Amino acid sequence: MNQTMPQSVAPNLAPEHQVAVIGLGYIGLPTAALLASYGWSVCGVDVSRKVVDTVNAGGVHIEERDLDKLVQEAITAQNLVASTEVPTASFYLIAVPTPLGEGKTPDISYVEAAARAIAPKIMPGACVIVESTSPVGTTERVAEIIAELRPDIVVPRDGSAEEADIALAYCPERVLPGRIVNELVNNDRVIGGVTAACAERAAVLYTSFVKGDCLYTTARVAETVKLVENSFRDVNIAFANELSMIADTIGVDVWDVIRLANRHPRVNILQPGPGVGGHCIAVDPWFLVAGAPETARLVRTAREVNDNKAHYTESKVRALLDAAPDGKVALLGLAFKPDIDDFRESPALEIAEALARTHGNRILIVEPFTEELPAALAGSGAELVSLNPALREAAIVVVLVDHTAFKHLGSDDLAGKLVYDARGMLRR
Ligand code: SAJ
Repeated sequence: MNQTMPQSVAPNLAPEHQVAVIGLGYIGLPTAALLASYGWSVCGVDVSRKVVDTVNAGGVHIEERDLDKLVQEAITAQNLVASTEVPTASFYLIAVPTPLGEGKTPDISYVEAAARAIAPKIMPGACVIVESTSPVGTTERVAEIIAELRPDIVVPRDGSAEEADIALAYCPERVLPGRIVNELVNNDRVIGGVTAACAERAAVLYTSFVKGDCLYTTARVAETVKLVENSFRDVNIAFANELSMIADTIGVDVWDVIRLANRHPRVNILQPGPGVGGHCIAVDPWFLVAGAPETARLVRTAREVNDNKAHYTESKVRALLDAAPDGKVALLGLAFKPDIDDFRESPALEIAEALARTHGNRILIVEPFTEELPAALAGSGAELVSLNPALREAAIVVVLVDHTAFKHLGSDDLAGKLVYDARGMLRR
């Protein structure tokens, strides 16, 4: 056995306090470190040796408020260890990616792989919890995999009267990037058991650190709730984005329209932007569409409206490039939203890439959350520069992300320039 792969997570602690968190990403790592800070003995498992080594050295590979300190303290206290192999534990928490596969259908292969890795190690009395955003029915699929690989164990089944040897639940994460550590503790949690006994068992883990309410339901309802939360937000942002394009067509200021409409006691329009990014809201609604393709018409259209907003924004910038044919354009921000270093599914990055394909040497990128251009922009001729030189050199300024570092910009800084503000930042 490898030295960093303990058979049990921490032999000096009682086995019932041992948790294996599978996947040390944006959700898994903060959850692992937080559980460790609440006295659990945690083994964080990841397929990446680099991630495992970084965490074992007390470091973090993602930027997230308060996370570095939490991981450092957990490693120092020896309540957290990272490994590339799944140990035997009392609780298994699956927090691996569930990307969009071919034809916008969910790819749950990482969840299935996690279930296969857990199966040989699991002992009667253990509880497996899926946290990854998943299409409805995924928790049942995990049950199937474990049952196939471990015929010696009775796996819980919805509606089965047979007493199960292990527990299985779905408990969606619902934390906001940038506020993950705080929201892990303070948000309400939905705990969906394959059976009621499974939900009760999973609750032992969550009630140990969650200050919000723990709400119990079935695994299928909990899976649906997660998809619905992000679809709700996507549909509402799509309304704001569509409104911004309608406002352009009819020649009114969308920011004024929204500000004033929101003074109605029952109206609360969200903010338009260059599109919707991140690995959640831009992805999860497709999981709902995949489950009911004929009926999920509004959800699908909202996705299309939000995706199209990035193309619309790109065309607005192209018009400015044509209007100032000798000038450079400063693109402010690449991240998918303000004040984070996460570029996943970022519309700002997508727009920058598209523009760089045709006008690379006219593009100045300002992104305080990276020290080098993302691979897709490297070699395109686009340059990463800081804000002041970009403002000096550019004839066109485009706000793609309203990072705090840009919010002081005023009319003096932009005098004489062509400006497109996709976020309404300069109006606030
Ligand atoms: N956005 C707008 N206009 C708005 C609000 C957001 O254009 O008025 C854009 C943002 O710029 C960004 C995208 O939407 O590109 C998503 O940002 P977000 O802050 O709305 O959400 P995420 O993706 O960071 O986190 C969401 C959250 N879900 C909900 O608010 C329903 C979070 O609670 C989830 O845990 C997370 O998805 C997830 O992991 O699923």
